[in-house]
Order: sequence, then structure tokens, then C-alpha cells
Amino acid sequence: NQQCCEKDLESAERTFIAIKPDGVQRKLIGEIVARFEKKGLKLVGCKLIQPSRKLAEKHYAEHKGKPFYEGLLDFITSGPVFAMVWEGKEVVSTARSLIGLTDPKKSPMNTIRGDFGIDVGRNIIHGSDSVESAQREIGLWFSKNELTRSSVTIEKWIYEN
Ligand code: IDP
Repeated sequence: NQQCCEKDLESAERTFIAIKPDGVQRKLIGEIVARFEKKGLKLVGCKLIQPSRKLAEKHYAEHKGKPFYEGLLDFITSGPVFAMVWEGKEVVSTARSLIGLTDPKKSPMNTIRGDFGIDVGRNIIHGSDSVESAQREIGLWFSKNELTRSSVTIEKWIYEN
């Protein structure tokens, strides 16, 4: 019924995913979006955006002071990023499984980084590492009116309850 679905939409877990400039330049947007869709996750917002230095600094604030920090900011601001918000049951950890490990060389095959990356500084994609980070990052990259709310009729074929 309507009430139950409205409540489900309010509480559904969301994560922030960004295809980094290397993934965009290498034409991997379609391949990556396909993997998330086929897993059963729901896309609730997306845009191609070249982030400002300020946005990149906020996004990667936890890494400030690390040796790779400045290079990471140069890289993430170097071209368009395909920013997305995905929704689903335990979507934060599910998305991290699809993405793989930080270092593509150590990341298993059949993960996005394992299949498409070699260097840690060119690892194709970002995914929030916790529900709290996801909320913070979604707020940084998207305004509320850029995100959609809809129930998808195939959900009963993906989730048991
Ligand atoms: P994550 O993206 O898998 O969550 P984090 O440790 O949060 O990994 O690091 C953020 C990003 O910083 C990585 O995705 C990678 O692009 C970059 N990075 C992390 N460690 C290194 C490094 O040792 N050298 C170069 N870049 C790094």
C-alpha cells in the first residue's frame, strides 16, 4: 500500500558513487552503470560535473596532509566526473563490493577496479565507505531537487522483504 512504500522510500539507504576523470575519459560510464543496474540497485540521481578545487578539498578532507593529497586533488579536478547517487538495501557495502579494493592491482577480477585499473592514483571510481560518509558526500555533490524518489515495480523480485 501507499503508506508502506512512502516509508520505505524515506528510509532507503543511499550511497555516493563517482566515476573519476580517468573512468570518464576511458569511456567506462556505460559499463559501470550497467553493473550497478544489473545488481539490482536503483539510480536516484546523476550528473557529469567537473568539481572545483573547493568541492574536491571538502570531499577528500580526511586525506589532508597525506603525501598523495595534492595529486589526488589535481587528478579529481582534472576533468568531468560522473557523479551518482544509488539506493538499495545495504547499498554502501554492496557498492564497495562491486568497486573492489583501493589498489586496483590487489582488487579481485570481476570488481570494477580489478577489471579496469592498475595504479592506485587512477582507480576509476569512488564509493562512500559508510552510511555517514554517504550522507555527507551526497550533501556535498547534490542538491535535494536533483535526487528523485520513485518506487520501482521490480523490487519484489530483488528483495525478499
Ligand atoms: P577508497 O577510494 O578505496 O575509499 P581511500 O583510502 O579513501 O580509498 O583513498 C581515497 C583515494 O585516494 C583512493 O581512491 C585513491 O584514488 C587515492 N589514494 C589512496 N591512497 C593512495 C596512494 O597511496 N597513492 C595515490 N593515491 C592514493
